[in-house]
Amino acid sequence: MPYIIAQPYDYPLPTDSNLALIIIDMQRDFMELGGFGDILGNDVSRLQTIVPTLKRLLNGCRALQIPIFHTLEGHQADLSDCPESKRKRGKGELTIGDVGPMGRILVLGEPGNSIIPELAPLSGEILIPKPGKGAFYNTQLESQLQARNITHLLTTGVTTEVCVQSTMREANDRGYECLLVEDATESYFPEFKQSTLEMVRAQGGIVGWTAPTDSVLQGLREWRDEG
Ligand code: TIU
Repeated sequence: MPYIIAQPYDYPLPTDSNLALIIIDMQRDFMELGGFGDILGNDVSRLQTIVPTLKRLLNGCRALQIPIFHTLEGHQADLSDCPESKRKRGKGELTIGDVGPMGRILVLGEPGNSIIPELAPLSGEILIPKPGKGAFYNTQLESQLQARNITHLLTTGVTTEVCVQSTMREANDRGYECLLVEDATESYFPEFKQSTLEMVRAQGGIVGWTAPTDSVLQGLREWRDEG
C-alpha cells in the first residue's frame, strides 16, 4: 500500500481513485501591498516565504501528471455574490469593490485578482474562482473533482487558518482524504499556522494529515513508480 510519511500517521495513497494538488488563493490580493490582505491590516511579506517550496511541489506534481487545481477568491463586478457582512468587515479605508492600486479590490478579472506569476496555472490546470473562504461554497470544485474520480487532496496555499482550513473542513465533510502540506501553506500569523497544523491532525486526524513537501514528493514518486 503506497503512502506518504505524515502526521498523525502515514497517509495512504489511493489505489483505485485519483489524487489532486489544490493551491488555495496564491493571488496578488493576498501577497502584495495594496491588495485585500494588506487593507485588512496584515503584513503581506510573510506569505512570500513559501513561494519557492510551493513551486517545487507544483513542478513535482506536474512532472507526475497529478491534476492541479488553483483557486482564486474574488467577486463578480456587481458584487452580487458578496454578502454585505463581508464587505463591511475590516479596518481599512477601502473595502471589497473599491478601487485600489491593483484595481477593484477582490473583484474577478482585476489586476490584483490573479495568481502570482511564479505559480500561474498552465493550460489543462483547473482554475476555480470562489466567492467565499471555503473553495466548495458556490463553486464548481466538487463537480470537477467528481468528474476526475478524485478522492484525495493535497492542500496548500494561503492563508492557513482561513481559506485553507475552511476548504479542508468542507472537503473532509464531503469524504475527501486531505493532507495539508506544512511548508507550502502560510499565514499572516505564525501562531495561527502552527495551531491549524495541530488542529488538523489532532484526535487521530480529525480533519486530515500534515506532512512536509519532501515527504509528499517522495511518497508520490514511489506511488507513481508502483502504479
Ligand atoms: N484574511 C485572510 O487571512 N484570508 C482571506 O481573506 N482569504 C484567504 O485566506 N484566501
